[in-house]
Amino acid sequence: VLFILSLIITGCKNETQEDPGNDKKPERPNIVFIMTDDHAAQAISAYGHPVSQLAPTPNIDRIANNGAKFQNNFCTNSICGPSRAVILTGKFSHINGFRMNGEVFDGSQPTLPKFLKKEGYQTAIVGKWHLHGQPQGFDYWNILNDQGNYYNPEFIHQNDTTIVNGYATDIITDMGLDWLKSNRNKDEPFFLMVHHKAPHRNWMPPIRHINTYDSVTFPLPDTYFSKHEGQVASQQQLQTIYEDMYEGHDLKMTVSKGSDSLRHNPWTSDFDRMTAEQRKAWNDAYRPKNDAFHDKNLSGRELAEWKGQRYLRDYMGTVQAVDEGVGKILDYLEEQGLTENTIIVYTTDQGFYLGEKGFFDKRFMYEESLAMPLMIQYPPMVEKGTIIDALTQNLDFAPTFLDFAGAEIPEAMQGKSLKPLLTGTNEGEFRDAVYYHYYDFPAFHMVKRHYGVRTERYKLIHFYDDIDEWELYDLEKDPKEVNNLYNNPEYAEIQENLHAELKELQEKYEVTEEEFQTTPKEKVDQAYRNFA
Ligand code: SGN
Ligand code: CA
Repeated sequence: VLFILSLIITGCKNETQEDPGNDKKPERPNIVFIMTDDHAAQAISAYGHPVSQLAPTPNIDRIANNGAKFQNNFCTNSICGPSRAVILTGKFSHINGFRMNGEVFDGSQPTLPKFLKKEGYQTAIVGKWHLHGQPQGFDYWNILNDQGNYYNPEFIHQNDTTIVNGYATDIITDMGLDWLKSNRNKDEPFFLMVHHKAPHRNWMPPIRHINTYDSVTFPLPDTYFSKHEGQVASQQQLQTIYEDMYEGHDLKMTVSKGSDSLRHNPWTSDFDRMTAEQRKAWNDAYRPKNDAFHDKNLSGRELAEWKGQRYLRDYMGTVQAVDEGVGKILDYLEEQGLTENTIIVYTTDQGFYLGEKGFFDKRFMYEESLAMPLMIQYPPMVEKGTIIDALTQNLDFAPTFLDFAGAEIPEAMQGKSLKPLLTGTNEGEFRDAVYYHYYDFPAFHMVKRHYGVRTERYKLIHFYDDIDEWELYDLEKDPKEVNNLYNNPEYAEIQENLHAELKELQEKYEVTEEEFQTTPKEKVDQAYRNFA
């Protein structure tokens, strides 16, 4: 017996010695999950896009430098609430039941925070929730009312809704920090979700960044004036910067020179809620810019380009505040000596358009909105500067955190742990294709329902409901997705394989016929009238 026992002990020791990271590895790492709303990869300098080089995000980039940057991370359904529901459950929209914004998330189902609590984690969420109903599974929560506002937003905590004075991004950062500093038991691991509103529409920068990019001319994409040939759904969307943005609400354009009155501004409360002091600083900053615009008397293409610049300058101003907030949280964790046992994540609920194809907003399965920026640092196990090219998804987040926490990954979760990719222990291909399904039609921006498959090189999309259109792209030859190759004889075999792959994924993820419902024509026509 002694001999066997000593063999077992030696065996264990050997195993420990073979794994150099093991003695440093904390049992259950803390997790700080920072997620913004609508942050395009094009606006994160770590991703190298020319737009971001003119408005760098040094603090967000710190996470990529300290750890891993994902280059092919994708959303399963590129819209706010649904992406959040996927992150919480590790299941596709058709399984977790939250397919489109405006639905109510069934909070009684098993979710990531509930599993982590079982493992002894303290759980908290501050900022945007947007799943309606109260968060479940969190020891502490303080959430924005619905979409939230940039200035003096309303927060819901327990049964109270209160206005918190200040700028949303700063308030949410401070709420996260306050919880870390004084609202947790320091002997147990924690899971903190910091969910920003920024850089969501209507892109109102903080006063300190109202003029930051005034003298910067951002490069507009060469598809800015696209006519969407061979792309029927794109021809019929309502999210083109120079056609669909509201000149007052979105672009902060005034009615005439010298005036502070805004042009079309259907939701006045975004501006009306500012204090007199904030409003004065705002008007003092925008008046000269708007007056200079009136002097120019622009029209046609020039006007469209001016709108693109105004949009990007405001958008980047909101991003700057996010970046500063990320810096504050990283600094705090470093000062407290917490970085060695804390997984820090930066991501956003989906990608976004910064003028590609003329668009703002998201929803489409094209690259800009399908892609979800993702970076993760965890020094004891993730090597600095790791680049991950595997096809990953928001579906994988919950399994990943449970895996790092040492918990069992529930079989019902449809994602895969990213831990092997992060720790350099993955063998073989991680995933050969991702599945996508967007449902929110008819709705704001009128992007048709569609589903599809993306492999490393190709993408097949089916737009349905009031149309029936297939699109196929060769991302290697056509990364901007302007050349629809569906039914091109040269791609016949690829097309056939993609159809087979799509079918296989739908079977694997248990997609049933019910998922392809269509809308009565009158309802679609009415919606086009409402949103025009
Ligand atoms: C609001 C926005 C839309 C946006 C949706 C969904 N309009 O309705 O432009 O697509 O939210 O965004 S706004 O003028 O009211 O801001 S999501 O991120 O919540 O999905
Ligand atoms: Ca969003």
